[in-house]
Parts: sequence; C-alpha cells; structure tokens
Amino acid sequence: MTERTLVLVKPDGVERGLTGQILARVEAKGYKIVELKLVQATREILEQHYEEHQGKPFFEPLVEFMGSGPVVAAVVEGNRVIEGFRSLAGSTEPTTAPPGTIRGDLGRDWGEKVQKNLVHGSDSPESAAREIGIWFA
Ligand code: YYY
Ligand code: MG
Repeated sequence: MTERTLVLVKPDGVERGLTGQILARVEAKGYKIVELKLVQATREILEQHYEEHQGKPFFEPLVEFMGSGPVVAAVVEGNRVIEGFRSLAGSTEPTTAPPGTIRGDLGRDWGEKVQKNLVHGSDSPESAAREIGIWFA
C-alpha cells in the first residue's frame, strides 16, 4: 500500500555534506521525494518531534544536537516506505548498523552523549502522520 514517511537528514549529515548521497539512496531504492526543505529546527519542533523520548537521559543532548545546525526534511512516498526506509537507514547505533545501510556505511561513534546517526525515519503510520504534520504544517 502506498504510504508516506518523514525522513530527516540530521545536522551531522548536512554538516558532513552527505545530503546528496543519502537522498540518492532513497531515490535509487525507488522511493519518491514529494516534499523537501532545508530547515533550522526550533526547540518547540524538536520537543514535539521527540515527544516519546521526553524524560530519557539522551533527550536533552538529542534536542540540543538536532538544533545545532540545519536539517533536511523530506516526505518520501512508496509502498511500505516506512519499513523500507528504516531498513535502508540501519539500526540506531552506527557502529553496529549493518554495512550497506546509511548508518552502517556513513556513520560511526564520535564518543558523544548522543548517537549522531545521520538520519531519522518515522517508525509507524501513526508516527509518520504526526511527524509530517509537525515538519510540514
Ligand atoms: O528511531 P531511531 O532514530 O533509530 O532511534 P530512537 O530509539 O527513536 O531514538 C531517537 C534518537 O535518539 C536516535 O536516533 C539517537 C538518539 N538516541 C541516543 O542517542 N541514545 C540512545 N540510547 C537512544 C537513542
Ligand atoms: Mg525513532
């Protein structure tokens, strides 16, 4: 079934000049980018976006990191794209994300409190609808 997901290239990905490579992988997989923008996220947006993680030890460093520079926000469309992009991205920790994935090929551990793992992808249809509403209000 055709669905939409929110993809973010996080500040580390933008800063390292990996936006093109990351979006190229999304397109090469066959998904369609239907919205795209470069944005400096406000604290308000980030707190809403990461609502589920409020109170966790990595929440503050995460919000700080996500606001440390511009991010690229995209809405990506395709059959089973929510699951498909999560699979392309690889698991949360770049050190152990499988080679062949965005995080596994392009990321590493930088010895910081937060995992700088290059991308975000929505994890369910409910999250996707909620997050697209936040970033593309
Ligand atoms: O969906 P995904 O990005 O793979 O991970 P989440 O569990 O939703 O966590 C969001 C975000 O928080 C993650 O991309 C990095 C950061 N994080 C962290 O720095 N340390 C953790 N132990 C868990 C998550
Ligand atoms: Mg998540």
